[in-house]
Amino acid sequence: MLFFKINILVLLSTVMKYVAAHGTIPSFTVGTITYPGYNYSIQPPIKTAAWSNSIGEAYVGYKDSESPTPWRLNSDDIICAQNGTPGATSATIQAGQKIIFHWSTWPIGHLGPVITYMANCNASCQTVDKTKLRFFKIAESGLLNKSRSSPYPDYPSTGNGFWAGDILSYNRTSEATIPKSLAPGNYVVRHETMGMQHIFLKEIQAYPFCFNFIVNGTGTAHPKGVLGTQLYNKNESAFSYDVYGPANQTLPDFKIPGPPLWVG
Ligand SMILES: *[C@@H]1O[C@H](CO)[C@@H](O)[C@H](O)[C@H]1NC(C)=O
Ligand SMILES: *[C@@H]1O[C@H](CO)[C@@H](O)[C@H](O)[C@H]1NC(C)=O
Ligand SMILES: *[C@@H]1O[C@H](CO)[C@@H](O)[C@H](O)[C@H]1NC(C)=O
Ligand SMILES: *[C@@H]1O[C@H](CO)[C@@H](O)[C@H](O)[C@H]1NC(C)=O
Ligand SMILES: *[C@@H]1O[C@H](CO)[C@@H](O)[C@H](O)[C@H]1NC(C)=O
Ligand SMILES: *[C@@H]1O[C@H](CO)[C@@H](O)[C@H](O)[C@H]1NC(C)=O
Ligand SMILES: [Cu+2]
Repeated sequence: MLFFKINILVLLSTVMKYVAAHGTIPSFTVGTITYPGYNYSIQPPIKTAAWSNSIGEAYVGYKDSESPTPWRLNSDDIICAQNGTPGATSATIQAGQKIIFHWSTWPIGHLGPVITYMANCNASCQTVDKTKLRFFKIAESGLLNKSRSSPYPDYPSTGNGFWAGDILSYNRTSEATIPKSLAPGNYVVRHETMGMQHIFLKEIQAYPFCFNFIVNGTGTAHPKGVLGTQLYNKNESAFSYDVYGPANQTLPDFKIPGPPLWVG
C-alpha cells in the first residue's frame, strides 16, 4: 500500500505543478487600494472580488486532438474560467479610473492578445447567473510588434513577434480603464489573455479572469454586449492565424478576436 500512496503523492504533485504552470492574478490595484485576487491554494476561497474556478489557473483550452471535445470557447467555461463562481465581494472604482492587474508569472511564448470585457450584473454580482451576463469589450491589445526580434533588449525574442501577452511575462503587469461614460452599477470585469502558439495543432488557449466591481460615476451609457458563450466564433481569422509563418518575414496583421471594441 505504501507504493500506492507514493504514486498518489507523485500524481498529486504533478497536478499541483500543472495548476501553477501558467500564472494567476494574485492582486489588482485601483487608485491607492490593492485588492486580493483568487488563490486556488486557499480553500474555501477568501472573500474577494475575484471569481474562483476549479483548476486554479484560468485555462480554457480546445484541443482538436481530443476530439470529440467540443469547441470550448463557446462553452460556459469561457465565461469566467472552469466552473467560474462569483467573488463574494466587489471592488469599487470610479468610471474613468484604471485597474492595474498584477500577475504572478506568465510563461514566455504564449503568443496572444490581452482583452478586457465588462458585463452589467443589473443587481449584485455576487449572486449573478453568469450565463445571463452580456459582455462588451472595453480594451484590447494584440500583436504589438510584427518584427521577429524583441523590441526590448532585456526580453528574449521568441522569433514570433511581440504580443500583448508577452508583456505579462516581461513585467507581469496589465491594465484596463473603465470608460468614463459607462453608467454606474454592478459589473463583472473579465480580463483575458489568449495563446495562439498551438494553432498549428488546432489548439486555442484562453485564460479569462473575472472580478466584481461597483462602478461609480455620472455616465449614462448601457452598452448591449453579447453572452459570454458567444464572444468568439470558431471561424474568426484570429483562430487560424499562423504565428510561425511566413518564415523570415514580418508577421501578417492579427485581428483581435471577439466583438468590436466599445469606445465609451
Ligand atoms: C496562495 O496561497 C498560498 C498559501 O497561503 C501561498 O503560499 C501562495 O504564495 C499564494 N499564491 C499566490 C500567487 O499569491
Ligand atoms: C441585465 O439586463 C439586460 C437587459 O435586460 C439583459 O439582457 C441581461 O441578460 C441582464 N443581465 C443579467 C446578468 O441578468
Ligand atoms: C519592433 O521591434 C524591432 C526590433 O527590435 C524594432 O527595431 C522596432 O523599432 C520595433 N517597432 C515598434 C513599432 O516598436
Ligand atoms: C510594462 O511594459 C509595458 C511595455 O513596455 C509598458 O507599457 C508598461 O508601462 C510596463 N508596466 C510597468 C508597470 O512597468
Ligand atoms: C460608490 O457608490 C456607492 C453607491 O452609490 C456608494 O455607497 C459609495 O460610497 C461610492 N464610492 C465611491 C468611492 O465613490
Ligand atoms: C462565422 O460564424 C458566425 C457565427 O456562426 C457567422 O455568423 C458568420 O457568418 C461566419 N463567418 C464566416 C466568414 O464564415
Ligand atoms: Cu500554456
